[in-house]
Amino acid sequence: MLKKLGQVTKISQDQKSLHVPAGQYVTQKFPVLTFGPTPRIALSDWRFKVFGLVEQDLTLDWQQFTSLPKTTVDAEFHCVTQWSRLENTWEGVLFTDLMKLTKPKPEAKFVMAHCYGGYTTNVALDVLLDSDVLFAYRHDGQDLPADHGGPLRLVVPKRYGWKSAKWVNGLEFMAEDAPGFWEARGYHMEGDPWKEQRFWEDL
Ligand SMILES: Nc1nc2c(c(=O)[nH]1)N[C@H]1C(S)=C(S)[C@@H](COP(=O)(O)O)O[C@H]1N2
Ligand SMILES: [Mo]
Repeated sequence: MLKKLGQVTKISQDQKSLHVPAGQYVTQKFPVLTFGPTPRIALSDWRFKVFGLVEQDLTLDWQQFTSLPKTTVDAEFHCVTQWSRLENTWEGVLFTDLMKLTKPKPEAKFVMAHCYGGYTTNVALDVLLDSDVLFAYRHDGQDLPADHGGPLRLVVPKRYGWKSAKWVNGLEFMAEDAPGFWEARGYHMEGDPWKEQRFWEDL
């Protein structure tokens, strides 16, 4: 059953399996979770780079990026600090559409997302190739607010929120996995909420 706990709705055990991964609470709010200050980037200065193990390096400016095909994705958002926001409508560019501009080299298996402000997070290439992974510049019908990653963030609905890099400005294709900001501090390399991959088990 649903239990109201202030603003937070708790899904009890019998309902969890339907929509909410184990150990998560449902909230209608959209908390801001950022390590450090919110970077402010003028759109005229904004650049997005694709580099590393790709056939062709890319640098896109805002106009070029937002000229790419636009897709809307409805997706759940699960933060490792235990809140889940179930209904989110993201608008932006699918990872698979960006990948039409260049190709990963055959040895590329992992991607490091880089961000304005210095945050990084690693994601396996096959995870990014899922049809619901996008670079979002709008959320629930509004331009993405700066605190939520505007002008552009990565959204990886099937991973905990820390993989959804805010202020993303680059993708580095790699042969080997390497830890990003939180992964180097004990967060799980894969971070699948449906497997409760929160932290490394020995920590
Ligand atoms: N650049 C950057 N991206 C980030 C973070 C961050 O600190 N810096 N926090 C991550 C974490 S832990 C979560 S849960 C989500 C939160 O997104 P929100 O602030 O839009 O709710 O952003 C992720 N992306
Ligand atoms: Mo998070």
